[in-house]
Amino acid sequence: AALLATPLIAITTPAAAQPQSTPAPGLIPKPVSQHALAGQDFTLTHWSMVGLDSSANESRAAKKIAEQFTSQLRRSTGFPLPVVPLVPRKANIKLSTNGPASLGAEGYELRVDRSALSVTAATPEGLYRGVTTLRQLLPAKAEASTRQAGPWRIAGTAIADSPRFAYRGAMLDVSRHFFSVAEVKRYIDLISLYKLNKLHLHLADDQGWRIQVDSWPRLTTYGGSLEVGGTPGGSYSKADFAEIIRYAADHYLTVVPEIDTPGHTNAALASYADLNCDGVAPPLYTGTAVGFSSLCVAKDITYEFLDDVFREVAEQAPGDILHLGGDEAHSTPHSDYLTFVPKAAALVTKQNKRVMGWQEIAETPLPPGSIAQYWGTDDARSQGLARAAAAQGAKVVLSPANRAYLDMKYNASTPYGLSWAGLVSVEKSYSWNPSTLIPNLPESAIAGVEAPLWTETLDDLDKLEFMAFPRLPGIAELGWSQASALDWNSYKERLGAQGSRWDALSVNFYRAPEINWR
Ligand code: TNX
Repeated sequence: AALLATPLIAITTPAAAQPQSTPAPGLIPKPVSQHALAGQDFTLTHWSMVGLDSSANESRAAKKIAEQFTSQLRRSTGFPLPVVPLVPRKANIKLSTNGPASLGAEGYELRVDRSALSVTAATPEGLYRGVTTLRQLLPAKAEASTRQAGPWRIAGTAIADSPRFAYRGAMLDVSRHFFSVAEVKRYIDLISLYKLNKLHLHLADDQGWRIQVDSWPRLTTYGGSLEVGGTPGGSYSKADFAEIIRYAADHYLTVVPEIDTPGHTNAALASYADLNCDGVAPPLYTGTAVGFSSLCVAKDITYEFLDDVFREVAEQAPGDILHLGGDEAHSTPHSDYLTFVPKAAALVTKQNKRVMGWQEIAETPLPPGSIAQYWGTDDARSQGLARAAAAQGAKVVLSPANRAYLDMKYNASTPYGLSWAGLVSVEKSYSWNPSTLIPNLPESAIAGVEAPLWTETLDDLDKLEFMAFPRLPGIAELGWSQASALDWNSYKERLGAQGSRWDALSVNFYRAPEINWR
């Protein structure tokens, strides 16, 4: 008791000698805890060094994270910023993967004070998440591609952080319009700023097949040749796809590949006549209707085809999930759908992958470890499907179309995008809590959230950026931050501060008028 009663000594400094105290910029997603360390600003200088502290088997990964971080900073600051083993004590930026296991796989602690800046995690992944936070603590001009004038001050702060949900994804539809490897990399650059960890690629649909399958080569050579509107399409060779996988992995994103079945399959049906029940290949399709195509559920060749496709896709995507689609099978008789999904799911588990599919798959028995992706609009049918998935032990990823669909127009004058799920303002997309969205869906059944970007109306990167930003960071916050942290007024202020970062990164974001961009 006597010790506890020891008074805290307030150290006062004359006003003139008062150390710098910069207001900390708002972070997205909001960390679990963050405290200001008044008067403890850190300044990055020409003499700053990055020191690594990691075990032998994690040192390559840690070094890569440090190199990624410093290579951008070298460009904007012009400082040399060498990366060294922590042993020379001079390193005043300390990155460690030797933190306690209690931090969790993605958790980290970050401290900025007058003498040093440190990020401590238990894994390279946690270190990467922490460095993402560090990037947001730096002035926005740190993201610039050319040299900027200092000072490079960071407000003193102590942060402890870890995610609420394990699955935090973004989906890109590369089928309706094809996007090159370079464009996908740019999307990865931008989504990884917000601590997402899954990149779901919608690789096959009516309008195009985009991933190489050696055993069925016409899928890409013919089935991938066009896109919506009839312009040339494209596809990823095995080398291209490997490059996407590697780049995603370097940004701590796991690729979830999707081959949509049994509907959304016109590109495959057009490529191989035998896949059709009547043996006649339909023409390639370049419109935007849905629900008109179906694999032939009764034919054996359908499953030989899927076995080959899932094997070759599984070989190309090392993550543990393979998405088989399953949505909007309006041309598949219902009894056929109920026959098809379990057979297709078995071909996925045969590849040692977890089955993921859109919510409709919950109507059929699912293998252990499956994930159903909710895309409802608060309608009772979709909510029932989510509960049915949970009732059979599957997890649910939430992508409510009226909130998380990035292809929905912001308002009636948004120049592209769709509006079938309603107009989705920045506030509407942010203002929901994953654990209360669907009545009676236990939080334990929720794997996380995902923001899909369908591309019927989006044919270039500028349009993707315009639809994803500023809504994507909000979905990322719903996936990462604690329920108690979710607050539109706080979020809106923090979002405004991202504007100057996006300007530095030349992001074509929608300057929603309700946000105070700065
Ligand atoms: C519905 S939601 C679809 C897609 C469309 C999207 C457009 C779902 C699983 N399927 O085929 O591209 O709407 O918003």
